[in-house]
Amino acid sequence: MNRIPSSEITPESIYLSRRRWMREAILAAGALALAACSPASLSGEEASSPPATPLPDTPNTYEQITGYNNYYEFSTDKEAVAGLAAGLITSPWQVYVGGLVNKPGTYDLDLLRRKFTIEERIYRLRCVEGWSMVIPWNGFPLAKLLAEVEPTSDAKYVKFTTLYDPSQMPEQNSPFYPWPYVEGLRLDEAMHPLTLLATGLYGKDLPPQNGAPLRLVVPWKYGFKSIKAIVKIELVVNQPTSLWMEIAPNEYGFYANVNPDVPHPRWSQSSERRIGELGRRPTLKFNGYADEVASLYTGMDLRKNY
Ligand SMILES: Nc1nc2c(c(=O)[nH]1)N[C@H]1C(S)=C(S)[C@@H](COP(=O)(O)O)O[C@H]1N2
Ligand SMILES: [Mo]
Repeated sequence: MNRIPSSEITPESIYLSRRRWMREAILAAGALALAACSPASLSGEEASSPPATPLPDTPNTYEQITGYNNYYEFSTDKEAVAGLAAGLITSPWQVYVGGLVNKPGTYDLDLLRRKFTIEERIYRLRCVEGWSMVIPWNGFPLAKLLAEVEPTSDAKYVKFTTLYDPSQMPEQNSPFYPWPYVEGLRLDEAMHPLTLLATGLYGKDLPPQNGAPLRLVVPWKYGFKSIKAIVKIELVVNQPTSLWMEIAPNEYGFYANVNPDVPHPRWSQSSERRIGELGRRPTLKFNGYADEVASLYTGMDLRKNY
């Protein structure tokens, strides 16, 4: 994590003010244009006013992001996850990348961190349950890792699998869930530049409760797609069945794109509670990333493909 030294040694409040302009710009204009800018290159622009937005997206605090988690391998109590996950052994860690590829391989996490430039991406996270946060992730595009292994022309989807270790993840002893946690993306979604493999947040290594040492972040989809503690990434021909599709296919589809117009069978998705705020704010189509990703779904019925 030595590529983000300033934030390591900067108190969070200063870190936030330094990056305020960048944050506003990224959230308003989309992450692509600015995500590669270094903090230094932005320092001269702090005086300029951020774009006017009616509901500013302020990053949640480190305490909020690491103290309120969904991680069913540990608990359904969001505030208990951090304590229960604290002992998870995340180093050494290896991730196997294979399936329909020319160059399958087992990658050590330390190697991945050195191999790819670690970027900062400030993304909204919208849970299907109706709450949301803004999280400054550190990581690298999944596309870079996929390019390394060379998917064959037969590969149509990417399947992700979480560590299965009931001795460390107590709820994996529960027979009510089809462990391990599995998620999937269509290959073009996986290759999209917004799709991130995160290794950190707020410039620090990911803590266990947020999916250490490697988790997916797909900011335009409901949070459950952003699978934690990944040990396997496979290129496959058929659409993978995720854990949530297996449990409740009528409630959780494969695509799970954030969509205020398509209610969950048991609640509306038109608004959300931003952690740390009073009241609710409107939920944005594709979680506010429509300009970047809507074209992936041209011609698809997003009500059927929920
Ligand atoms: N392996 C695994 N990944 C998971 C989950 C889980 O229970 N197990 N929960 C998902 C859900 S529902 C959400 S909203 C996000 C929450 O991520 P966070 O705790 O880092 O905010 O993680 C997702 N990834
Ligand atoms: Mo979620």
